[in-house]
Amino acid sequence: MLRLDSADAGFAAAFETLVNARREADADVSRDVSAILARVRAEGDAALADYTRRFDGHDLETTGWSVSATECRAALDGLSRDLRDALELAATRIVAYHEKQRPVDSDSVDGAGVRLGARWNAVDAAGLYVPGGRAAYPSSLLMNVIPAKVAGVQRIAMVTPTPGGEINPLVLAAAQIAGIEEVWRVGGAQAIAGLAYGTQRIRPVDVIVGPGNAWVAEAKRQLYGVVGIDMVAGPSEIVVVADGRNDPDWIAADLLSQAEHDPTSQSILFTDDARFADAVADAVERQLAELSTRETATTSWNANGAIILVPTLDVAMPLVDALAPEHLELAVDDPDTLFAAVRHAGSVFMGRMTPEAVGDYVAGPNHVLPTGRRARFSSGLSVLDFMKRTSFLQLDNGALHAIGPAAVALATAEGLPAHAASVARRLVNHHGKED
Ligand code: HSO
Ligand code: ZN
Repeated sequence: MLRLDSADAGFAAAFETLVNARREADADVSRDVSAILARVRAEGDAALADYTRRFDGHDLETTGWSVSATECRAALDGLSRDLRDALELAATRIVAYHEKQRPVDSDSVDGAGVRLGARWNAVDAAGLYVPGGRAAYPSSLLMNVIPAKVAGVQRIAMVTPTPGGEINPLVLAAAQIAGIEEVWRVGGAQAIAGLAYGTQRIRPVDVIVGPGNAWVAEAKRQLYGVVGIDMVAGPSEIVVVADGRNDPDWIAADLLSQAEHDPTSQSILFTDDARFADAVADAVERQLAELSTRETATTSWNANGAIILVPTLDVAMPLVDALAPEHLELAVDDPDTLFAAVRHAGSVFMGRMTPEAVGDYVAGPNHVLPTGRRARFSSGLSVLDFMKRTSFLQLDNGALHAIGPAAVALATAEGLPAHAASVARRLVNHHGKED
């Protein structure tokens, strides 16, 4: 863990190094991935079956290509009451939050008499990648599917690797709650290719979302343009801005909640109280010893964690903006004052009773958020990621006469006479004479 004091001479340089540190390992898988994509495109299901045999160790003809509705229902029925209630509460709250994101169409007539507007439509089909193994989170499934459902996407196709044919029942239960009716037992870059190009069995989709390993991320990157994608997600991050009037154990737990995601995750505390900084550092060490995820969390905290002392908390805010963190906690009595200074953050958790983890699960906003400083230019997953806008315009004779001549002038200047004529031919009265 890095300790910095903004009053120190070398602070600016040390902070810049922290901001620019690259935590994402770029495994160079681009050539392997393009070979996989090309083969799935050419051979379809045969390629999927072959890769699944090689990488996931099962034969799709034996295990079945897809998971049946009965299996999904059974997974949900098999959950404890508490867990089912928790998933249902999460789903209800995520739906309610995302319903407010539905965009409004526009349709109006401007001063020149031109009718102008825009109409939003959902994509026809979305593909959802759900990783296998430890990172298969039912909460992430809900966060990815619900915006698509709220957008009005008619078909959602989920793909997930099932090594040895096994599939996480919690994920299936979440899929059932989210109303997913199509679940394919394929994973990796080959699954992304199957969704984008379509195969004999899998119909192509228009947008692909969901987290995955380096191969999945690279496949999405390469197929962007064939389909839409959500974003390329990196390791999780949290920045906490806290005064000395917090319980150090609470703040330590908040820092560790993201450190336990991945050895490359990052947790950073800004505080204006040196004694509190020490207390949090001690609390982190104590809590690490107790965590079942301590191996991951310790690596993350030791390699990427930081505690930064500032004279007052408002001094921290431009530094926070430079980090453009995925998650930002403002653990103070009056978070709004600090929040007013925030321009770049994926999601902000305001006040002492709003731990980031409550947002990971049940609060409502999406937990798929920009990482690696991408909050400078992008936002969390939303209903809009599954929709697109069609603009429309309508002119009458008067409106075309009002603005058409300028179009003729520009078309002529661009050396495009057919464009000019297409407008100019209409700039005549109804008897075919120039006005
Ligand atoms: N914090 C993660 C999401 C997550 N946490 C899923 C728990 N489960 C994304 O930033
Ligand atoms: Zn989390």
